[in-house]
Amino acid sequence: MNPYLPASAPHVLMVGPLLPDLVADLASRYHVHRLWEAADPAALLREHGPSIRGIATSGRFGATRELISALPALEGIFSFGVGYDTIDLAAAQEHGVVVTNTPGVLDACVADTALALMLAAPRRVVEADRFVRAGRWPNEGFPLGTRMSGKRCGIAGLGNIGLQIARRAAAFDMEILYTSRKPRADAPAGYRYCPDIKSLAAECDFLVLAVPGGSATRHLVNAEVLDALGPQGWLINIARGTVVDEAALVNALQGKRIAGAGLDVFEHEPETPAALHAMDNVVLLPHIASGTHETRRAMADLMVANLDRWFQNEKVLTRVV
Ligand code: 8YV
Repeated sequence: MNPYLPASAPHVLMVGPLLPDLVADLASRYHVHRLWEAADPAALLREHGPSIRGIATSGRFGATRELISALPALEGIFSFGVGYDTIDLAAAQEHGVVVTNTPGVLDACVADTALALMLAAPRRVVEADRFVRAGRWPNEGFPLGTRMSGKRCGIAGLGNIGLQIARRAAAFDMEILYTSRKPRADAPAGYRYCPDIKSLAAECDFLVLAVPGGSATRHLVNAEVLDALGPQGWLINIARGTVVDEAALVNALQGKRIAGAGLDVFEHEPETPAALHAMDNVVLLPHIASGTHETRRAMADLMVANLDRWFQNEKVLTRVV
């Protein structure tokens, strides 16, 4: 609680840690309660729950039905991140609670990360760095990589992020294929639509996942899709770990049934399958696709703007429900 704020300032519950600058912004305007730091979270909710009007959260921490139901004065859930698969939207709607996210501002950096993985994995960039640092260059040859430019890029989910990935891939002379619920009427000429993920996987060299998470896309990429991608195909995931059946992916990599993978997200973050750690044909990132100073600042600003507008009775900028 901030003693310098008027008692009438809204109370906001933080579910998990957010960027220090963002927390400072929030704490300068709102009475902030930190649920994850509480020795007894149930006691915090008993004491402050009745005054809490907002939840400040992120794609990582979300908001459960249990939490939403425990806050009788809750008006809004304000999330840092575009994905809201960890927020119980049905519960929010039942309780008349508004939900906001931070779309748009992160598209470019997430797309940049997809391209970084598309280059790093087949060109063995990370493996080559390890090779040089280990002092092996003077005595050994480094194996050849696989070309990325000019290949076929298959994008699952041609939303704002998918489109930015496509634009970048096209600049690498890649052919663009995509799948989504229906063909995008405004897709640039030459982008080829595939009716489902399996046919997309079969026709591309790089299967790039840019679909939202949640139950509708859970394990969209399974053993069958990986087999369709085949031994020359690369899987790139900047979407959600849940989109891929991770056990099936490990299995396909171990059996050399796909060429390799570039992964920013995992099914059980921050845990990653130990089997992947030993593989040189995979590049593993700790969910950093939007993680630049510029983008995280823009996400924080958008999230705070949504909170401020809501509590000043103005229209929020980026409402989910
Ligand atoms: C964030 C993300 O890192 O926007 C998203 O959906 O996954 C990332 O940009 C995440 O929301 C923070 O937990």
